[in-house]
Amino acid sequence: MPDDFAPTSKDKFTFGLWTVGNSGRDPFGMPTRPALDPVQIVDLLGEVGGVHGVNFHDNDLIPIDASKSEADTIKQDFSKALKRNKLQVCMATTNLFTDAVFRDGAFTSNDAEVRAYAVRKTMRAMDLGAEMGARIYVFWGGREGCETDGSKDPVLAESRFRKAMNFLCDYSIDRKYDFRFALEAKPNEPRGHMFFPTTASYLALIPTLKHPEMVGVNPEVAHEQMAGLNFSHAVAQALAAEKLFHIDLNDQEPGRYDQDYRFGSSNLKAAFFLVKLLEDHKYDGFKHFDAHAYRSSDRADVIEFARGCMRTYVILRQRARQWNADKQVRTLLRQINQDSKDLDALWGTFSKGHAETLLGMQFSREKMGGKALPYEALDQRTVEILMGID
Ligand code: XLS
Ligand code: MG
Ligand code: MG
Repeated sequence: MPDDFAPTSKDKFTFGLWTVGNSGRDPFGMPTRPALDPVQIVDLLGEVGGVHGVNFHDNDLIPIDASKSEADTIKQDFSKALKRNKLQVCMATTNLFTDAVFRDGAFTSNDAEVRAYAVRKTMRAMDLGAEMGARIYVFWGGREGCETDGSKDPVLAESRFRKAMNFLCDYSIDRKYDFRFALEAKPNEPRGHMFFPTTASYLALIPTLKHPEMVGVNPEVAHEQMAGLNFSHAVAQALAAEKLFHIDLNDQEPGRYDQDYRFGSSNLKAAFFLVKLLEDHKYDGFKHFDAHAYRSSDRADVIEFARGCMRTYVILRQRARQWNADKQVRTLLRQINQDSKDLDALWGTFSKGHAETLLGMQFSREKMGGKALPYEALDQRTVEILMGID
């Protein structure tokens, strides 16, 4: 029987080496799965099927202390594995958070030598990403932040971050890498206080950069949700600004630590409205599942996890189409949206005439306040569509 929900390469679903390669280590426990090298991870993704591409941090692929000849062998083996499994490298990023050198941040570290090293490490990681074919370059400010506000002037920290972005954009232009940068916010991990905690923080930074056209955002479901925020609204703001360059899909119980659950596994209705938003607005970029399997999973279950992420997206996309075409939903939406082009035009552009007309208008608060808004009915229909009721 054909599977209507099987993903294909056209869906542009991607996984990071660190996602399906996650070994189950957490702050309280040792790994529960054997470590996989990049080739084994790419082969696993090939076995999953329907995946478009793979993403990496510089040190997921090449260990931080590898020699040049070791790096060359790793790159050759990795390229062969990509070819064998028909996978592309779609996004690359820098690990600026694992090594102790970054304990006080990278571009915003208080140590000028660490700041210079962080910029240099990123340049080399960009060289690697470009060589492997990536055109999207993500910046998650892993340890950009502080524990005590006495330790850093946050205005100075922001200006240091801006200068690093400006330099790295110029580096990409100079090397003709054609990268688009995607900045990824996270509110409350791993530092006590994080700089740029939300997607909106980066959207406000971008227009102050030297090359704003090259820089957008990479919002992640779990990051906005762990702070109790509505992720779709952050994505909507990025879409409106034409800055949604990349997206990290996963799931998360609000208020908890970084859980990176399988997409759609915790907040199905929120996942549905996210997919609907991306599809309604024809988001055409990569959809990266920045998630990992439960710590209790073995290799076979990791494969189920990866298939589940994609399958849930494809099913929700089908449900979003169903919702848009649903008779009851359409009737409710017609009742809810009381449009008038003339009224909107009155305050759509300012003129003295428009202002005079508006000032002279009669409004009935009683009539407007009494109009029906059947949002309960709309939400119940949404939930029933999600539960598979036709
Ligand atoms: C961490 C981030 C990270 C970035 C890439 O929480 O999600 O994995 O996506 O460095
Ligand atoms: Mg994350
Ligand atoms: Mg992420």
